[in-house]
Amino acid sequence: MVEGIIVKGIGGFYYVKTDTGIYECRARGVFRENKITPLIGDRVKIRENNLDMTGYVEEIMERETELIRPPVANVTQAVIVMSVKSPSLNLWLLDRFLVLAEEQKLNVVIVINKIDLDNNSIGKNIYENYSNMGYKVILSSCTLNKEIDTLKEVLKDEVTVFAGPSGVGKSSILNRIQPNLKLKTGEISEKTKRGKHTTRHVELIELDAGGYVLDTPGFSSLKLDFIETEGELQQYFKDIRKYSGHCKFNSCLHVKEPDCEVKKQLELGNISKERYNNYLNFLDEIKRNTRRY
Ligand SMILES: Nc1nc2c(ncn2[C@@H]2O[C@H](COP(=O)(O)OP(=O)(O)OP(=O)(O)O)[C@@H](O)[C@H]2O)c(=O)[nH]1
Ligand SMILES: [Zn+2]
Repeated sequence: MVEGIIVKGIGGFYYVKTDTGIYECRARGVFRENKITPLIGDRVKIRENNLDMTGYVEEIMERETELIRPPVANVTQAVIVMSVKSPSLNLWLLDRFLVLAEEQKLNVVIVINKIDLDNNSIGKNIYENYSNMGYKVILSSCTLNKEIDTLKEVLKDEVTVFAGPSGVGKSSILNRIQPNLKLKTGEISEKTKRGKHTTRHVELIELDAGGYVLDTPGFSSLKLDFIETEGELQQYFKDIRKYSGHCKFNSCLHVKEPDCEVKKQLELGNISKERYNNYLNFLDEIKRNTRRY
């Protein structure tokens, strides 16, 4: 038996990367009987046949994390990519992706790409605001090859999913990091200013500099329906979470309650208005979602 990681799955075959090469494996029948489906990213033990590099998946190790869309196990990090222009920066979306990544307990890195197009210090403002919250923020440019080496370093030893709206440069960044990937990049259609979704099947790619990246963007569903109570949301806002313990009421949602530390910090400028407004907006949505039950 050898240990490995499932890097690809096609038509009932699992491709397991091990120290001795990639094996084309089937899953043992017992998994199907127990309704367990091996996932990309699963760490597995296989019974291998070295003559033809095939094998059987015998055992799946316990999963650290499990993303649903795309279905992949053991992702450790999310790189959330936004661009300053084309498409222009959308803070609502950024905060949305942050909530999704925080909920999965992933290490988060924010990349503001196309910094070559930034003539209004958009990148600098994001850098200051989100670094303050404790996020690593990288201002990158594929055209100028800026901070690509920093990103390589960030991906080392991690299993990373890239996320972000279409056209911000996710594929371009990965191609810069590892030129032999040749991921298709979509020219932004001038009519709609939206990129075409050119990345498709799910595969874990091992990087020469170390680490794995998923070749498909994560969090394609932006729904917050996994959040069951209004009180849960604040956990996924790093800046709000930091102060919420000092509110007068334990159950404070930081909306209209008296002696609210979060609102005090908002007044002091330690929490940004945009962030707070997005928090209220998401809270409203969760309120509407939960009322149904
Ligand atoms: N000016 C500038 N353009 C860039 C930069 N990075 C990428 N682009 C361009 O932006 C467009 C979209 O890039 P992609 O890499 O396809 O974006 P994506 O996020 O992978 O898009 P989807 O595959 O639709 O999710 C392409 O025309 C790239 O050439 C950059 O740093 N600066
Ligand atoms: Zn409060």
